[in-house]
Amino acid sequence: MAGNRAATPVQRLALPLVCMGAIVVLVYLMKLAFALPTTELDGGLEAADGAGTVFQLADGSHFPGEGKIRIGEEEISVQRIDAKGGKVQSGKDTVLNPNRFKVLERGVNGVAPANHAAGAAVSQVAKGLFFPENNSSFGDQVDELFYLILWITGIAFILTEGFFLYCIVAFWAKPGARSAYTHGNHRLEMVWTVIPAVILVALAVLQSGMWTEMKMSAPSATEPGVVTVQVVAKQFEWNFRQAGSDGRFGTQDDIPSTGRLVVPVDTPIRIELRAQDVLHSFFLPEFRVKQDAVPGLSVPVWFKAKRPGTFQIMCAELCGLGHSRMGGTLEVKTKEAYAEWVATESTKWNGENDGTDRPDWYGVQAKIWWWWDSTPTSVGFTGESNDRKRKS
Ligand SMILES: [Cu+2]
Repeated sequence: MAGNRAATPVQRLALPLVCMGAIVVLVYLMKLAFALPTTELDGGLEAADGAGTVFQLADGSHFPGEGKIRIGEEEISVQRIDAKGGKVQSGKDTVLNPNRFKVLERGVNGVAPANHAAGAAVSQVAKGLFFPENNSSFGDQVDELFYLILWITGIAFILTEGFFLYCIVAFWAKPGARSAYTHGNHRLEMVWTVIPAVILVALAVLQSGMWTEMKMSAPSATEPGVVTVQVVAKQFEWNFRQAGSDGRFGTQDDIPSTGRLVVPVDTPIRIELRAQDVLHSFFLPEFRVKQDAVPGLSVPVWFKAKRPGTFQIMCAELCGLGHSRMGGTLEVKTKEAYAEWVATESTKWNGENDGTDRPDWYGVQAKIWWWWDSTPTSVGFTGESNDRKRKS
């Protein structure tokens, strides 16, 4: 050691500063590691389709910054990487310059590529610092509460860490100085216990109305104008069943699907959530909806979409080795487009159909909905039996 010279404040702060720097570098490396795998459109798509190909935007509202394009059955999310790239033509038809776009994810028929689901969520979340843009009727309240809590904890963090750094500098060991021992300060401890307790109780009171609206006010399936969707989570997919044109479940025009949910805008959507194997969590980041799917329970969830578009469905509960690819697509259509979609999908099946339009109906889907219909009614936390909630 260099004699008895006391360390300067810079020397005293060196270690904490190096630690903080290491954490920043670590976070950055993690961000790189979990970044969405991207393919330059140039080379991949260009080779297949050539420059100047006419693409159709699935959701015009996100263009020109970011959007989805379709080529035949394939749906591709793209992001413009140059402000001068791309050229919007009238209507829905758009000519893209492939050199100026990068592919975010590719999927077939509206189903997100499973192995990109987790990465896509990370990019979605990173887009709005914490949240992707809200699209649900109650989402703004959730965001407000989040930012309020962030402010409170942020201020507390800066105050406590600032005091901590001050103490490191001010009370650094000095040659010849002796430690002072204390048994604490009763009054001080009361203060820093009571203040957080008051804040917590205030937050609990403040959010109770929102909690009631989000978690305890799911519209009943018998209410007029409510669209009910039965959801079965299983390793590692989301399965959906909607009533067809007849508005009843368990009939031949039911609309089953895996990984793709279609709902109308500005309409209460009632989700009846069940899990076939283990815990899953139904997560719609853009709708601030996250609800555990629990084997043995039927849990009602609801939301109302503010605008049409294509959104993410995620599993937010580590449910096994394939958890990261347990994703899907939520398509919000206008009311007219939704009615049209139901009419079309309903006719894909009828008694005379040989099933070629709906091959899945004979396989996995049939097993899933047979399970739904035959498993003894489970009771969710509303206390309703599953049977009574059904439209039929
Ligand atoms: Cu899962």
